[in-house]
Amino acid sequence: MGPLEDTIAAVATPWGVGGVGIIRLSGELSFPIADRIFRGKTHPSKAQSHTIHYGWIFDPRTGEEIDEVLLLLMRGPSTYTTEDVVEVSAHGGLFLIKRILGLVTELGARPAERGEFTYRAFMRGRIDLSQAEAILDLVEAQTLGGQRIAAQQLKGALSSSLRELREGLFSLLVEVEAGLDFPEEEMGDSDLTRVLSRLLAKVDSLISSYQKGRALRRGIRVVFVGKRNVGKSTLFNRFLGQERAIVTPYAGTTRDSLEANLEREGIPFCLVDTAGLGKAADPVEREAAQRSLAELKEADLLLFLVDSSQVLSEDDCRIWELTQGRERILVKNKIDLPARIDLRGWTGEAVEVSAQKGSGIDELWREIRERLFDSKPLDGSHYLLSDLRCWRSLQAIREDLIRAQDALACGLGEAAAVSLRGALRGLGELTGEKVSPDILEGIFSRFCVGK
Ligand SMILES: Nc1nc2c(ncn2[C@@H]2O[C@H](COP(=O)(O)OP(=O)(O)OP(=O)(O)O)[C@@H](O)[C@H]2O)c(=O)[nH]1
Ligand SMILES: [Mg+2]
Repeated sequence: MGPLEDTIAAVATPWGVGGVGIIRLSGELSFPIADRIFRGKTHPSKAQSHTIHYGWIFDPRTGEEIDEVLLLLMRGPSTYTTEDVVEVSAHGGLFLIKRILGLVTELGARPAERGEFTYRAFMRGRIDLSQAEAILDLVEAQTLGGQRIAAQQLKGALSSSLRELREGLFSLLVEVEAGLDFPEEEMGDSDLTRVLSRLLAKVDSLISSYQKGRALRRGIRVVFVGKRNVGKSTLFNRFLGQERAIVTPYAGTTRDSLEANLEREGIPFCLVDTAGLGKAADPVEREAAQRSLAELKEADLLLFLVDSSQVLSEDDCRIWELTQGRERILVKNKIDLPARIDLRGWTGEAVEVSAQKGSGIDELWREIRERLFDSKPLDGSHYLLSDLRCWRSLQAIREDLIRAQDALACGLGEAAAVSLRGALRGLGELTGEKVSPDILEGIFSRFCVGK
């Protein structure tokens, strides 16, 4: 990014023809430049802040009137960047917009880089890094769920959680260091350990929200697995409400994995139907099984189907073993037929459905939601950590805290202090207080010009 002292300008609406086109200026020269190119009832620099003015943009060299506009005048610090901001709402023609942008740059503004307006809001301390990222998430949100998390994060839900964590860590560090200097006044080691475990629990809950946050943004990958002919494709079609996958009474119908996107209650899902697993009789079946196994690894959640009208087979048991330790829901299909299945010692509840008749589907959806979101509704009253960068930093902080815990347990106050300082540094990176330029570069280059 260029120097913060520059006045920057950019087209804030998409390049092309639109209802309006907005040119945004931020920095010291915003008002002086507006004075030179705007002709209306009021002189911009004499106008009150946060007001809108009707008039014309003209070329100051020739006096030629270029476009009829509305001018939005906002003086810092109550602006997006905290600097003086002027926005020109012009008629949305591409040529016109370019010409006005050309004028303001000739008068001393510099074309803004990607995300530079938001970068200034960050550099000037109006928002922290997690809020800057939330703005990006809001703009990119594809679903209600994703948009709600981003809005929470922008309002500062994550920032305040991180701030609490920081304060907790800081006072703990003070205690530990005081213990080093004045061993007799030390807060009991057990007290320190208790405080530390509480902080660790906080970090853990932030980390565990990452998976959910990511899922909400990118879609939760739900993979249908099971041996051949248990009704995976029928259930897949039932979820989608359309005959997407081929269903036949013959075992081995599905060969390729099939993907379909579906949004439910604001949560995006990517459903994946796979070929049935079992002994492969030919190269096609072998390849099909390979693909199913690959899909299994990528899943956020597995729906493991068995046919309740059949006794369990070796294949069922093999898949049961194979999916051990994975997030999975056991689905007993074909309950419209006489039951012959005996789940033996298989632990956990099974959801009973008839994919063909459509019974049990709502219960299955409820189970999916409970499994993924601990049955908490996504009403925006809590936020989720959705960024990989945050997640990595939190992992590092967690390791520091565990090291501090071990050190305290061994009575090594000095070592504990070192680890706590490490954790505090990590938190600083997370909120952007101490962050390397290339990380900043990486974040803001994902924005568009004018944002
Ligand atoms: N009675 C009954 N039949 C079902 C049910 N679900 C599926 N079927 C039937 O079972 C057969 C196999 O269904 P599919 O959906 O193709 O099974 P699949 O698991 O995708 O099979 P592969 O693609 O071969 O692995 C078809 O004849 C379906 O009509 C059900 O709930 N009840
Ligand atoms: Mg199938």
